[in-house]
Amino acid sequence: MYSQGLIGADGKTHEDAAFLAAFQARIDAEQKIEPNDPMPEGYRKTLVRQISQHAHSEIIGMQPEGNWISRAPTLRRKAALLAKVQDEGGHGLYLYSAAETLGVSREEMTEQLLSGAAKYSSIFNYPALTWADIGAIGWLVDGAAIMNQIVLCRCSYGPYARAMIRICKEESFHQRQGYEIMIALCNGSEEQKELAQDALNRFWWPSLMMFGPPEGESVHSNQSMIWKIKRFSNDDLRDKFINASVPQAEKLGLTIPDPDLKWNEAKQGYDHGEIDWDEFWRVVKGDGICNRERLKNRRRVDRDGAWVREAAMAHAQKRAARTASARIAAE
Ligand code: FAQ
Repeated sequence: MYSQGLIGADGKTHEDAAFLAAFQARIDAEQKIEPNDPMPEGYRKTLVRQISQHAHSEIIGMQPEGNWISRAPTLRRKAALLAKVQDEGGHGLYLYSAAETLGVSREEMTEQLLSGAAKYSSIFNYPALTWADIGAIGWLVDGAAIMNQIVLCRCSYGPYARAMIRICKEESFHQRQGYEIMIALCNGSEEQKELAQDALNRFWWPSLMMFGPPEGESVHSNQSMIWKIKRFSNDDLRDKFINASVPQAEKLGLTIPDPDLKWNEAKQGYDHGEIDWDEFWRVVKGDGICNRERLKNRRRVDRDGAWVREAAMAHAQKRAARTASARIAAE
């Protein structure tokens, strides 16, 4: 999609006040920054950090649902879930490509993920224990992802913003398929409705944590908003998600597991209970229920797929050699 050779900042950019002011003026004028444009090194690094974490999340995020493809209750559900999980893999690839335009290689990013040095979204360290979890993941996890990513379609960095447009279209199909699973379960037997409630109970709080730490603890938010990488604070997006999800839960006849959730007339939105930020940081730092299993699986898949990468490289080299000798013969 993008060539790895396109590197905006070369590390030699002289970032004096005039350079930074000219860059900020472009951002303020809503001009997209493209890979070959000069950019402050901090802007480039912030994007590499966020886009690569985002790509890793998509790739690791295939695991909780991938685990249910062979156990989907009907052929239709299986086909939809298979397509969804494939989409997530595709999102990872667009995002790695967008990050590559900033001068980091796919190999470096993969190495950072496999070594455990890179972060990915906390949500994917929770297990999908029942079929209802697949409904809750689509409804809540994809729902939270869309809430965060719709705004990223307006991110100041062109390749990231453009990748997000397609990703968001696919995420909205994912959200619908999840919610539709929840509708079916909630219209089913008592046991099915209980499964749906149990999935909501386990996925609600981790979904709220997806938006990141609150104001004051979000170290990157201020600068990212100035650079228009982010457009809203983590808390604002979390609130929008809660306001959208509560009526959806009511329609399903399910109860949000937060006794402190209350409509606030003055702010025209919901107040919510305290989020367990200790749990969030524990999971982010590698001590969630599934962190070890997720990385172990990823490393195994990387090892198992090594022969495919080697074969593809050998094939590409042979083709290049054949093309070169045909050119020489024709001259
Ligand atoms: N998990 O200063 P902030 C999906 C880290 S895709 C883990 O607020 P920032 C699709 C953060 O990286 C889901 N770490 O950071 C799907 C930073 O660490 P660092 C992923 C987290 O960047 C659905 C530190 O905490 N979406 O779900 C988390 O300004 C279903 C301080 O935080 C994206 O990546 C977390 N939840 O804001 C796939 C969207 N939150 O780098 C399969 C793009 C924060 O200093 C199935 N990313 N941290 O070491 C973003 O919008 C932002 O990066 C935020 C964090 C909002 C996630």
